[in-house]
Amino acid sequence: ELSPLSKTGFNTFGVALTAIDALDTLLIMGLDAEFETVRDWVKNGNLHFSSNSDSNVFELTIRALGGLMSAHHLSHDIDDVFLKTATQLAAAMLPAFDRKGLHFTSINFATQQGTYQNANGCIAEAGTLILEWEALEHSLKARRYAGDPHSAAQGDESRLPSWLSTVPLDVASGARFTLNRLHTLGEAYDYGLIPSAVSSEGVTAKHGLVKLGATGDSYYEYLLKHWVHSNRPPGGEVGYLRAMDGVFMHLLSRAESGGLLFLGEASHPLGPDTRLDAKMDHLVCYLPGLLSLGVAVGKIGTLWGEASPAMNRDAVQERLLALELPSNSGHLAVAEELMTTCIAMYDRMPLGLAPEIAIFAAANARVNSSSATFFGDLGVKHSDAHNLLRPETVESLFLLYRATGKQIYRDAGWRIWTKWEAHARVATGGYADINSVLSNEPDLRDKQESFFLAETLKYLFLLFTDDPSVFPLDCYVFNTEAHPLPILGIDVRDCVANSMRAVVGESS
Ligand code: DMJ
Repeated sequence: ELSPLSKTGFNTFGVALTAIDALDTLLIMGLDAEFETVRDWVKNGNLHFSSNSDSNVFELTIRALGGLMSAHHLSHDIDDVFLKTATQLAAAMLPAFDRKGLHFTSINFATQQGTYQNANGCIAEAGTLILEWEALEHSLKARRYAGDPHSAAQGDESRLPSWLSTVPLDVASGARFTLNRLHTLGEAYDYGLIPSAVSSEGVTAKHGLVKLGATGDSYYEYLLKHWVHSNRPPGGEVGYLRAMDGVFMHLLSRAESGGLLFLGEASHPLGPDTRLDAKMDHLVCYLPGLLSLGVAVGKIGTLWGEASPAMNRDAVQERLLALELPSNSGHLAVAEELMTTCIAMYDRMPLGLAPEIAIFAAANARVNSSSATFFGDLGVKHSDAHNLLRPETVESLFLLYRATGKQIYRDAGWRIWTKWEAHARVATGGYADINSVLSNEPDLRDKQESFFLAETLKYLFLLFTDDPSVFPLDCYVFNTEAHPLPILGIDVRDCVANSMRAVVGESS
């Protein structure tokens, strides 16, 4: 990853992370020469998975495996450069799944040893592996069975490249095992809302907070996206809908009357006496987009309580009233209001960019506001005032623009972009994290995370295209690192063509 101020870099996991994470962004933006440079570098055998240090399995999966799989699909990969490299990466990571509890959170490529890094793991890491591993498994089967992963006829084995047999055919089985352990654990919790810290061995949840910010976020994201990626098998949406019902009943709150709607963090057990912390990570700003994806693609979420028999209409109406939401609110209404809050996290700051964490002035929730500066009902602690060029808000703006066509979402995206241009751009190259959005004179950190190219710039770019052939959301699903993956079991070219026909039909 880039250190833009010192014009150096640091070798995260030893896998050329920025280049691999950015491959599909280069393709999408038409930066063909830069793409070819990276592709040739990979093709010439420069990318090795041999680092003798602990590398995070979740980050490797979402950034490197996801990036390689997306590049494989978008570039057509006729000589298998990316599929082969993804297979080599998977082979090097497989020992991380060699256990009976959750996966090992780290892998040392040199020793091929998995380790569990902290006493507690988290549901976001364990629950966010499945799309990428199943994408690889599906493509390997397709490659082996000449496009038909269900065929028993294997053709002439001797003509298949040897790298195909370096991983088992069910290469995603470890990721599936981990996910099933989590889902089983979820059954013990109301609405399947698991406190985000989990132990490695017995997979029993530790005491902790139910949250959709750091350590919880993408577990909930993949409840929906795994269903979408798997081509929406009947009933597969229930886990996601139940979780969202629980989120609406227990985590949603409104800052003072008429103020911003936000998502707090709840201590377990959930119930009438649940204590809610009025604190929302910028990471939670992926949720408006996720909710709108469920509505637009999954055709779910028109009502609250669809999947939770225990939630009767009276309880829902009472809750909607308490939250000052219209009585017919479904997921999209919540998405749009949360989007307003995420936009306010940018617009209200002196720098026009969001802090890492916001707090809210809310009568019915706890808030620790020592050392915080308030801008109306939204506050920022000085220790949480940094901006890491994160993607979640622009991701949701892209998805909500797709779902509603409202210009306000493009306008907000443009404002955010101009602020990064003004404050984070480094004249000699790159963009840098910002120490505090509370100061009018930004102080920059010597770091540009790989997700800035992989996600933030990609979503901003996609927010401004109306071309119906560009990633119709019923043909592709974006992994949590913004790598588009074709939905499994469809012919993606037919799907895109049908989508385009539908859009032309609508407008003629
Ligand atoms: C990204 O690596 C992914 O979006 C992840 O799910 C959350 N954190 C970063 C971006 O903020």
